[in-house]
Amino acid sequence: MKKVLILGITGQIGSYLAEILLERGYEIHGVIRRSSSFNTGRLNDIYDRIKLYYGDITDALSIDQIINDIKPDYIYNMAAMSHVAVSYTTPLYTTMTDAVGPLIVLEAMKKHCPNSRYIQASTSELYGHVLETPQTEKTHFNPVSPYAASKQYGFFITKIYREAYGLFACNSICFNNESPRRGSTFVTKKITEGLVKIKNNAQKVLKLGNLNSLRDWGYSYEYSLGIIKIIEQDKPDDFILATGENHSIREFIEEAASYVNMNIEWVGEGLNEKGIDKNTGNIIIEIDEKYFRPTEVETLLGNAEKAKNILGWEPKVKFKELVEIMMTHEIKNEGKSLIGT
Ligand code: G4F
Repeated sequence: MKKVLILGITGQIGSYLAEILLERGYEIHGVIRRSSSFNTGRLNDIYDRIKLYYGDITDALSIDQIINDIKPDYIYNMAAMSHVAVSYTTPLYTTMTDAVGPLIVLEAMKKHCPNSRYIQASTSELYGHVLETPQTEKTHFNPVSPYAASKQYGFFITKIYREAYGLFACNSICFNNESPRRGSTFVTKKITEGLVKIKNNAQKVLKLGNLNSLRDWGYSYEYSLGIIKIIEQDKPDDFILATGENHSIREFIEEAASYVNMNIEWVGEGLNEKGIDKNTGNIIIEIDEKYFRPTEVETLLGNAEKAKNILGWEPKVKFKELVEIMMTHEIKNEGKSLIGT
């Protein structure tokens, strides 16, 4: 039985990977951080069938020990401080987790199991203030946040360990991917939960930041399938996973609102802009300065032709289907967060 080690197994993609790979007959091992509150909610359905170890990607001793003990065939590094806005207030922690973390894992792999395969969770945030549209694997990176700068190191150290030491090390450059398992502080989950709570009179207003940025949003479950295809191909390489469609936060709100019988009209400008539900006359969206970022990635749009041609990966879920999946889940669960952040 082939052994898989997932770092970041408690997260959105990590939990999908664990489920899919367990189903396919792999032995699943995962690293979790010690926390006084439960952080394994996304793993409830498979908890008894996987092996979990306390550790932290910033703690070289624990990672070295775990990799030496397991000697996994596959290492999925999905562990990260993944919230872009938070990276401005925790730049050193973000660097330790998102830049030094991958280095710690790659070093342990080189030492204990150099024939394993490694995949790094890279990101469309690397493109930052984009230098061309759509972005391909050849587009130059132009990061604008501490998060993206750290992820840039993670990307290149993976490529360098592949080229310098011949390790099977790849990058999945995932554009934004969402699902009912998304943490509540990311914009799509905040919107879907918030609208349903407002509909159920459990919340009055949803406060958001910049509504104009454009994101290429796909479905995390499909991206997890793409990540597995990347690590299981014959030779290590880097691939973009994206839908090739982008939409604004404003459009996401309008589309999601239609599932709870709301019809949004936008009035005012800048910090004074408000979203009013025309069916009730209630203000349901307000702008709050605290959700703006010091530097913003205004637009992202991915070209996943390489993944389509080489891996046969093509997402079926685009913007509208994604909103439907998330809103259907939220309505069923009355907007009560399954897992928190
Ligand atoms: O949902 P977001 O926080 O995702 P963001 O920053 O695009 O990053 C996500 O996708 C990346 C891939 O491109 C990953 F690497 C990263 O780990 C993460 O998964 O914000 C999306 C957009 C931004 O433009 C933000 O300014 O929504 C805007 N926004 C507006 N109001 C808000 C809010 N974002 C959040 N989180 N909360 C708001 O209230």
